[in-house]
Amino acid sequence: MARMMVATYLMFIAYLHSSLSDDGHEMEEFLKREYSLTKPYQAIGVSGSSHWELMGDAMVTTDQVRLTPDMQSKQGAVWSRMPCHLKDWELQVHFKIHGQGKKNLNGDGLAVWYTKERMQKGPVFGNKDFFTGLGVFVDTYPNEEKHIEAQKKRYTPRTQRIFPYVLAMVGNGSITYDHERDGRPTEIGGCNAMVRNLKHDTFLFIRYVRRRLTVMIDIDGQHEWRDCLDIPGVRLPMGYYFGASAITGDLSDNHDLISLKLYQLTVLRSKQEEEDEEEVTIPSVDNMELHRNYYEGEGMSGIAIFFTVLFSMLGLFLLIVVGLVVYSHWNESRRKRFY
Ligand SMILES: [Ca+2]
Repeated sequence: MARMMVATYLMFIAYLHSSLSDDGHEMEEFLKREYSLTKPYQAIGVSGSSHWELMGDAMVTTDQVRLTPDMQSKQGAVWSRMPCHLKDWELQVHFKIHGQGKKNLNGDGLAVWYTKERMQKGPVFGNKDFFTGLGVFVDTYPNEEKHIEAQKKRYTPRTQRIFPYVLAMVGNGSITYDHERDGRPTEIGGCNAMVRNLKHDTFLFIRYVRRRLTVMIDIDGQHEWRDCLDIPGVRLPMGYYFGASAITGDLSDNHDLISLKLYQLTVLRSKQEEEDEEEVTIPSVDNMELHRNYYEGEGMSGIAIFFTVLFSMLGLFLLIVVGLVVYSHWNESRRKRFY
């Protein structure tokens, strides 16, 4: 009887988790415990048999994995020990960022990783720069805006954004994360997300299916996923490591990880699709330069603006001429009617 109930329950869970992908293909999700990090965090330990490893200032308590405390110049991380060989997956990140700092006097944020490298300290939210793989950042401090303010420049960034900002970057081992510009030159997509000092739970959702990267956020306490970015043609090799890291500088915050849940997604592929998906060895994004020239990459270039103005004026001129011609014809025919 008990066994039957368990079976029914499992079927119910499977039913709950089976969903339709954006392109209408049915998918099934299975929680992969060996790649997940949940309370009571028994998977973390000093022994070699544990699934997760802590680094730097990261600490485990009963309620969370604290990547950094609300103190200056800290960095910490937690990394999976096992490379992940799943083709399609979904990572649900339950996190909490909170601290004493008032608006924009806090920093710097946390990152979730799927990379070739692991356990290396560095400037990118506590992880190494020139990483290989995917990074999804919750950036809580507007470095670029503050830098411009400090310089008293009358220049505003082409894309002014509200922080905290969620941003995704794909690295191939030879591109740098530009901290001073909040990663704008290497951004493949992003959205703003007011995630600090909230009473309710906040989640980040990273889905990788058929080389489509989707990031969603659930931060309003409504149990609703909001789209953040959705990019097709993201090529990520298999066998990379999941991890999370955070960093504080002059400004700080508690960067807490409550859970990481990795689901395997079972996606049916046709034979043709299987054949088309050749092995990926270096991360890349189709039809996208991973590093853009910052000032030309965003908005219109000077030449584009010049031609837009020129053609608009030519168009307006043409309209006026046509208008005048029509008006004079109309006037003439009216005069003819009177005489
Ligand atoms: Ca920043």
